[in-house]
Amino acid sequence: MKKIALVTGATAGFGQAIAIKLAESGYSLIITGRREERLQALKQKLSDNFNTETITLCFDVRNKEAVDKAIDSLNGDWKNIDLLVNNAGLAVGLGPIQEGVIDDWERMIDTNIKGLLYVTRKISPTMVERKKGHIINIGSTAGKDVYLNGNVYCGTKHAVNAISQAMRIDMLPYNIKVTQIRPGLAETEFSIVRFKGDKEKADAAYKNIEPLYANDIAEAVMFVVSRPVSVNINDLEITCTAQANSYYVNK
Ligand code: NDP
Ligand code: 8X3
Repeated sequence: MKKIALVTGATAGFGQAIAIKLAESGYSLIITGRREERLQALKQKLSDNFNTETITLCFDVRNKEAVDKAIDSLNGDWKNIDLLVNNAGLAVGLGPIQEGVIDDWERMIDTNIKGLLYVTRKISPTMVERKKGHIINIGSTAGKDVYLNGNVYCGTKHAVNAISQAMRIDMLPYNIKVTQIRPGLAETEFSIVRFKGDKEKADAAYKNIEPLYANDIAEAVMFVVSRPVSVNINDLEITCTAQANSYYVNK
């Protein structure tokens, strides 16, 4: 059996690019997200281009029962996930704390923190049993810096940073690698989601710079997963050349 990777949020952006690169390098794939038609289209593409065996699991990472049911539906060797990429996530809104929209905060906290935890809680026990596995969490530059009006999004990514470090300690006796990848400004559907479909505002985030693209992060994932068994990349921050950190961007 080929190595098996489960990628959350594979219907767009980083997750989709990561799934394609992993398939190209010979992994069997479990791809997840809420948009079934996109999952089916990606499955077809992976099959056509790389002859990849792919399972699609359509669920919302915020729904613990749905996460459990989806992972429980995996049979036989598909239960033995070698690589989990916790990528599903989002920012919603950008504004000062005193004007914050509680529903936006909850969506970010429930997706970026609780969703990552639900998926990890369901998959990590089998890795522990097998004393084998690799978990990659997609954090952010906003997981160590904060920026104006980014309050709750930055808070969720700080949580991913802390959880990633703690997970690495917990997984240490079981030979399981934990890596955090922390991208900066990257042109995906991220800003369209953040600004609730306002394309003008979304485009402005990348105006006058050459941002990162999804493929840049997929290539970083391939580097991380292709290290020798004895080597782990713990934490990898990647920005476009025009960005120094969360706050300084040369526009
Ligand atoms: P996209 O919006 O392009 O992709 C986000 C993916 O997450 C989609 O596949 C979406 O699938 C999935 N997703 C979102 N919410 C849920 C949910 N509740 N349940 C299941 N899946 C969900 O954004 P990116 O690719 O840019 O973002 C991926 C990750 O990278 C996120 O964690 C983000 O915070 C992080 N990041 C992004 C950066 C950027 O500048 N783009 C920089 C640093 C980090 P669907 O809608 O089908 O459910
Ligand atoms: C996404 C990058 O700078 O928009 O994590 O927060 S940023």
